[in-house]
Amino acid sequence: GSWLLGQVLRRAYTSTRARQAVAGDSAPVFSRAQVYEDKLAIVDDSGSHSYRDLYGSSRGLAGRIKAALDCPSGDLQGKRISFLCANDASYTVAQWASWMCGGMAVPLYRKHPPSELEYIISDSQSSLLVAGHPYADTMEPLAHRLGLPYLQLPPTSSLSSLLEAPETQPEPGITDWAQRPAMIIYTSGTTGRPKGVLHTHSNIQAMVQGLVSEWGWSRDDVILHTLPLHHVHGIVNKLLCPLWVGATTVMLPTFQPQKVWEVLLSSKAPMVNVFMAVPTIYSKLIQHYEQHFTQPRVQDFVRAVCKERIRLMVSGSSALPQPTLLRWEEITGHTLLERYGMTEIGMALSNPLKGPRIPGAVGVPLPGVEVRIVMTNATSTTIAEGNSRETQVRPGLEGKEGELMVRGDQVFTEYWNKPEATRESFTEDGWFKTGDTAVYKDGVYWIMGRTSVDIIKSGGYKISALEVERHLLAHPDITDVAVIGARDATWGQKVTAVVQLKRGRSMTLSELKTWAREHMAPYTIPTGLVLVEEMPRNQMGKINKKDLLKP
Ligand code: MCA
Ligand code: AMP
Repeated sequence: GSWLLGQVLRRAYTSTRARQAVAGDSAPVFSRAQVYEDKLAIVDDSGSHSYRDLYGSSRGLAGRIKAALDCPSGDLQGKRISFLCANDASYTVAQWASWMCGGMAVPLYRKHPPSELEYIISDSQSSLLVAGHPYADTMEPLAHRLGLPYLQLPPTSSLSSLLEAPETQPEPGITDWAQRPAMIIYTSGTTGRPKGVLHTHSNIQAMVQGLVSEWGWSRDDVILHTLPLHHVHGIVNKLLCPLWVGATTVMLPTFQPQKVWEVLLSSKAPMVNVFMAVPTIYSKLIQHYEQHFTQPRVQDFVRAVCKERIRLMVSGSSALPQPTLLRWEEITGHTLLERYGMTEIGMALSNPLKGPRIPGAVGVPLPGVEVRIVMTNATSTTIAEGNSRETQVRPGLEGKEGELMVRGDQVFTEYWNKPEATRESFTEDGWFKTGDTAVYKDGVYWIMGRTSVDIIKSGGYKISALEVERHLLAHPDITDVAVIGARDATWGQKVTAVVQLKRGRSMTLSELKTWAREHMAPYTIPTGLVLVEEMPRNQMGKINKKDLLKP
């Protein structure tokens, strides 16, 4: 009796809420879960999770969060919740639960050493820590040290133990979703420690809506997810977009080329039809193919499956090398759709879903995005300005390079607690300065590189050379260091340390790596070491990194 009544109430409630949610421009992503009910949302190592499962478990966790923070009103008013979860359904449950109680989600990354995790938790002034089941050993001591309340999730296979039957008043009556802060993502800059990039629910909505319409997302899509979940690429493009439209996400815990090929080629339902990755991943998939798929019969099979079943393959986060694009085309019959984005702005420029994709170019602005290319000299003359429909170029400045600037609803709100940095990153008339050099030519935009050599892109990760130098200078044998990004076909750039040692000391790369593992995220650890007698400095005492980069 009561079960049936519950079902009836739930359905009545669901349909009203769903209408409200869909109508609201800035409704948080979880609100759509009620529309999709038993549709398959996430498939991971633990099994299958429907939208209803995710919603119910998130509600249950939200209840526990409110209790742990002693918040009977149920509105956490933007309090930060740092969580460390595996790449599976538990991540979405932690994220949605933080949102349901009006808080902000601060995703942590499992490969960060405790010192980095502590930095993010402290800098974001988080009020509570949530640990996915495998990460209790990392998070519990941190919570203890920082004096923060702590919740541990059950194994992902039993997330339903969190389940709470929806009542008539699920969220605490929050209506101001649009301006409500939703998420802080940490990103490296040219100066200082990583900064927290704050996105509101409406920033996220704008990012999701642009991609959903431009890349033709639908509930029939099945995407394979293999990216880390502490950056926009993995969080928004590959998880929130499918969750918003009611599609299915197949999540792998880590990137392994063999496993990715297996899932892409598998004829077991749900069959993948969308894939997105950074260029390094495509390069590693190609390397695996060359080594293992040597028989023509297998190669024909790979091409046929990819061509027939997959509707979209996207590359981004760093420049896609032409040899990778061409080889991928030969292997799979797909011309990768290259797009350009950044933590602060989501996706800004994209090649078309339909129509010619120009190798090396990043297309035109997505709907709702405005871009400008501006001279970096004192005149700050605008070279080109455009939106998704058209771009105007200042006569006489055709094909000139300048800094790319972006404006639009998807652009972040602020660097957390850093008003000065926020101010400096925008022009007075509200354009965000990306620090990327771009050109508008042949009707499309091209990214030429960074304005600063101190930003390195390796494996799709943005790394601050100065941050790496700061870490390495703490090494007892190092007196001076310059970190540069050496060009590399697979990684884009490789973090290379030019090091001057104290007199009489020696160091191998493997010794340096072993030392660094305790202090630094693995993808920031140098993979090249050059020892010098004396650091080459100019008369001003500055190291000319451009000279160091010359072969
Ligand atoms: C790892 N290795 C490296 C690097 N990382 N070598 C050189 N450079 C590196 N950056 C070495 C390791 O030392 C190890 O060597 C071997 O490679 C395997 O390491 P592992 O950690 O297992 O690597 P992996 O798991 O294969 O990682 C490669 C990866 C990963 C999957 C490409 O880097 C990745 O997930 N990148 C994606 C980053 C991302 O999502 N970026 C989005 C941010 P040994 O075997 O000798 O020990 S940009 C963004 O969000 C904006 C909005 C945008 O536009 O998208
Ligand atoms: P992140 O700050 O980690 O989000 O990285 C953003 C940066 O990645 C941008 O500022 C660009 O430098 C780079 N990037 C992203 N997509 C592309 C692309 N398609 N081509 C070249 N660079 C890219």
